[in-house]
Amino acid sequence: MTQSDASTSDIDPFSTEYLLDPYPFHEQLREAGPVVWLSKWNCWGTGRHKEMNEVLADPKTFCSGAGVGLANFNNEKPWRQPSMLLEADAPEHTMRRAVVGKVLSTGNLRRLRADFEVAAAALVERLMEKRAVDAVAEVAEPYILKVFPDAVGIGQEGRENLIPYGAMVFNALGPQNELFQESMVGIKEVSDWVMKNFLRENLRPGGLGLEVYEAADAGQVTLDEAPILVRSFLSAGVDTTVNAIGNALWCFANHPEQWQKLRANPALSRSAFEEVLRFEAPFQSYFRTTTKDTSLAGTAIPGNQKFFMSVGAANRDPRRWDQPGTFNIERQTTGHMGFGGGIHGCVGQMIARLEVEVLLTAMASRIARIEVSGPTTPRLNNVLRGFDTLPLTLYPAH
Ligand code: OVM
Repeated sequence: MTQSDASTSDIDPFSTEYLLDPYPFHEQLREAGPVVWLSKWNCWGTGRHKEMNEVLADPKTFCSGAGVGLANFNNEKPWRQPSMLLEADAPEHTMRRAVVGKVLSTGNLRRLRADFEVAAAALVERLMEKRAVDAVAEVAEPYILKVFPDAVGIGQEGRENLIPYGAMVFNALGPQNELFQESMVGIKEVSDWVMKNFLRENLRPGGLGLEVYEAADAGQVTLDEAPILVRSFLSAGVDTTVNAIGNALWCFANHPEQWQKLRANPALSRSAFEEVLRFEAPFQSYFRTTTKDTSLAGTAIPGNQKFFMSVGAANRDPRRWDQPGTFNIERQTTGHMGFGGGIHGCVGQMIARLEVEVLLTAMASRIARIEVSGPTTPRLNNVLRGFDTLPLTLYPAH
């Protein structure tokens, strides 16, 4: 069977036009069919919720070990040593995932909440003195670069390197286009900083990073795996949540009635974040690779083919969601694809939720209204969606 079985689309999900305004393309992708041949990149794909779930539920057929970007590691050399979580399959993936999942689970998070609350309160205090702030440079980045590296046990020096590092890691999941090339400029220093900071001797006692090494001491993973597992924290834990916070504030500025709902009931912070992830997911697209000839929604797909999934499209698939284009923090958001799903579903989702919940709660108690106060600029990335600048005016509640 060949690609002629499926509808063909010439959409380029990594073009500037797509990244600037993906929504019309998402619709085209969904409506072209359940499975689409993307002629621009010679890969298969889906924009539909159901099919995306089916792919994620079958990691034996749709594997991650050949990379979850456009590059097929069966045919080309990865640009960095592959992630031992994201770009791995069972059986190797299984124990590593269990170890990292345990490090990022409720016991540790319970301890971290108070620290996050202190950081959020201090930040909101500063914000209310200024009132005119940038959501990225003055809210999302300083908050995440404080709480997350503190939690992992990273030193103060050089944390800003995590932003360009993440940009490169995520851009590398797309083609080697201009965006990718630009994010590689000056990357030697950034990578060196990251490679130094995931080493055992540079991690603080009591942090999440050192716990991974302790699991290695206990024989649960190897001492070779530990640093690369801590690298995953530093790769995936910053740009995603920074973009999530920017996107959240954008959503609330544009839907003031939703902010009022949150202010009236701050316990909605957690579900509000889920709706942000559905509506404006920070991590928008990724791939699997077929391990054998298979079929999906009646379409034959040969083995060793890349398969593209659009989180953004699935999250607004009208087959799955009522009024998908409406931002509503009280909707039932279960099933959104913002954290992926299946055995590779975001292992950091609990800490991400805690970070954003705490920040939104602190902001909701002090801010009556959020307005966009000037032109915004997107932070373009092959697979991430977020802002570079998002100027806001914050109106105090009291
Ligand atoms: C990793 C990694 C990198 C980027 C994203 C990600 C969304 C994981 O190094 O494990 O998960």
